[in-house]
Amino acid sequence: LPRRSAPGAHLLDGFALPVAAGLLQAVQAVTAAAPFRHLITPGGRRMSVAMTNCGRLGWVSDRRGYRYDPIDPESGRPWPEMPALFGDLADRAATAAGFPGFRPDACLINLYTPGARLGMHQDRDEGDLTQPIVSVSLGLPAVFQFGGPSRRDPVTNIDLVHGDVVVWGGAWRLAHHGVKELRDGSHPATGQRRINITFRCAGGGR
Ligand code: MD5
Ligand code: FE
Repeated sequence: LPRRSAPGAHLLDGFALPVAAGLLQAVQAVTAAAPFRHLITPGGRRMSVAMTNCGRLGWVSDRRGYRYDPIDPESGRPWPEMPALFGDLADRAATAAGFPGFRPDACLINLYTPGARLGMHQDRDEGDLTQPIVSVSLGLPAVFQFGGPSRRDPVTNIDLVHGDVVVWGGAWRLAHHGVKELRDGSHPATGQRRINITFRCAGGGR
């Protein structure tokens, strides 16, 4: 697949490779306090991607809707702190893509096992849409589907592999996107899993 053909997305090939092992170790620490779980959509479906969060705000979904919440509904406690390595990587990647001073307050961690997928959607629950989203891919490769601000815009497939970082900002912040069903496989760093870490400014400057 072409890997650099998406307009509006800044693909930083292998940007996270030097810190990949540290990131995975930090994910372990976060999930010890806030385990991965399959959230329920407002429509009542169990998501095939398992999720957890760290940072001040976490993205959650249940029968009532989607929202950012400072409390993990599973534990009743605040989400684990964002590891320093996470914030540092997110800021360096955003700066490299032309968005200096990125200070995310929300970090969503997605776990894909073979068969898991994320349908086409927009990310618009965040309080500050002027800030980009930084996304880090670890482990098994995935086919990322990248559309446009309109649901009818053409969709480009992008292969995302271990260590890739993508920065989505500006007009493309509200592009439709999804992840195709994860194919079977094994990766030396993660086994039969793909882990995606996304950094967002969800609190609207508070
Ligand atoms: C993933 N996660 O690979 C993706 C990567 C999610 C989600 O989509 O919502 O958890 S984040 C990719 C992203 C975020 C915001 C905007 C755009 C892509 N985009 O404009 O294409 O688990
Ligand atoms: Fe998304």
